[in-house]
Amino acid sequence: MNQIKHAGLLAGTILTSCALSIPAFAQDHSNHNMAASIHSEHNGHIHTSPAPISVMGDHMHKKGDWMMYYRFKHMTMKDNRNGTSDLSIADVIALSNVNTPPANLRVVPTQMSMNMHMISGMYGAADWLTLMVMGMYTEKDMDHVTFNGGGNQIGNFNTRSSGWGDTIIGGLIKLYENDTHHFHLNAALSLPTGDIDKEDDVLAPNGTTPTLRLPYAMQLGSGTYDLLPGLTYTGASGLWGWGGQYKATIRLDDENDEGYSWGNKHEMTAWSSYQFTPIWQGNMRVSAETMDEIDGADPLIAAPVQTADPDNYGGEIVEIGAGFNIVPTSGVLTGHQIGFEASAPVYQDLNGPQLKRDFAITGGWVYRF
Ligand SMILES: [Cu+2]
Repeated sequence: MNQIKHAGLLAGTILTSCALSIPAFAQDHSNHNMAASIHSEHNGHIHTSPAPISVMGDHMHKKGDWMMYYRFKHMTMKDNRNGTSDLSIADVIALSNVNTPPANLRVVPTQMSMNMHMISGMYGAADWLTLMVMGMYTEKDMDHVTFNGGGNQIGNFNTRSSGWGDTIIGGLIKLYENDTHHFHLNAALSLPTGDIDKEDDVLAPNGTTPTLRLPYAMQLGSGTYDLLPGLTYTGASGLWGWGGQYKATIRLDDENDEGYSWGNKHEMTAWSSYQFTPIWQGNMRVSAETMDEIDGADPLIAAPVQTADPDNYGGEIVEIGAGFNIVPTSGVLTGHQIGFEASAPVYQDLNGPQLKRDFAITGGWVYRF
């Protein structure tokens, strides 16, 4: 059943990608000179139109070229859902607690926000091989309401965690390229540099405020070495650009130091872009992802809250995004690029009671030299 759903999601993504790309084949090439100047920018650093700023590892570099990236992503989650059914706060506290006692969930998350600051570098080691490294600083924030044993609300509280997350190193390997089409492999490794033992004060059902290990969702890293394989296709013709990317996150360790591993994740993304002026590009994206629940458990994460249950993680989410890139092609700003994208989910089928994904914004600054 799940398999069929996955296949449906992926097929939908691919179809949408084709639909977005049709104009690329249909349009006349009267504007080809402007497009050619865009696509052959600065000493041939990049031959294709840039992907939406949220897409990583979308392009390669010529031998000897460097690029620095700063990206910021703000993401929010709000209200609860199980599968595709929305849950009220009353629905959540009626659910049983796996870490009994108490018998029922007594703390309900209502909102979460995440800020990620991503700093990465790319280097063209050869025309067929681009190396990359990325570090990430993350801030997480979650709001909750607490109920006592009798089911009466006794207050609310907020938990926070922040610090450096996992570090990604890897490479992009060119498979095929002609004037219009480009394919490369993405091969990266995520190193467990992010903390997985963050704590904060909580409001317990008995009215006390103990300092506890925060649930999985509030930790900063996976705690495991993760393989990040992928395949990227990009195309450009005239003023149009388009592409597709498959990316997976495969946990290489059975469990981390605290006794669990996050679920494997698979993502498909398709995008299309149009160059409205020589420096301004608009773009659209559709992404589908599926992630398994957490395997194992951290014995120190045991509060009567849904986020303390390893089964209440993962699910299937489809989101769409729209954004722009500004790429100056002459003058002192040549080599710089600014991008922005806003995205929101259009479908989410979540494993167990979970906060629903809400909107996200991504901004970034790129410098090539
Ligand atoms: Cu780059």
